[in-house]
Amino acid sequence: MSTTSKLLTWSIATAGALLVAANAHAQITVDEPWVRATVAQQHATGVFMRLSSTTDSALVQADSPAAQHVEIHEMAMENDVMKMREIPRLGLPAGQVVDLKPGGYHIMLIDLKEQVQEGSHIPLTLTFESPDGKRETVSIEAPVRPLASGSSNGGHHHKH
Ligand SMILES: [Cu+2]
Repeated sequence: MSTTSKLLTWSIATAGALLVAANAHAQITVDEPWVRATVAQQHATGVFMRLSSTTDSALVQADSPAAQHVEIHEMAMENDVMKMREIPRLGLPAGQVVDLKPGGYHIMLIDLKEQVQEGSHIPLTLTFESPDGKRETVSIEAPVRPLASGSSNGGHHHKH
């Protein structure tokens, strides 16, 4: 390697390091959020979206004025039955898209304050935490889609 190309390599590496330093704060992207509409008397529903982050991060909390409790859920097999259960955090490895979708990870709105109607929007605040413990929040308005969206039931048999 010539001296010139070594120098060039060094300056590119330095520029890259500076860029990373300037972007130490994770860039979180929330794509296509939506909430499944409910019927009267239904007390819980799911929120779905695609999440990604430029640096390692994790979804650690979700809040919404539309529900008393908001939980992060995963689907898992339990005695040959697919069930959902709460997880404390949903990891977002740098640059990877994590899909929250019916039958998979989702955010659960529990004890809804009113029926979630198609055509309305549900405000949500998502809290993300980087590996060094820094937290940031992202506020979104998720449109409500009809019950039939996604898989037929989404595994939403919520038990108390
Ligand atoms: Cu759930």
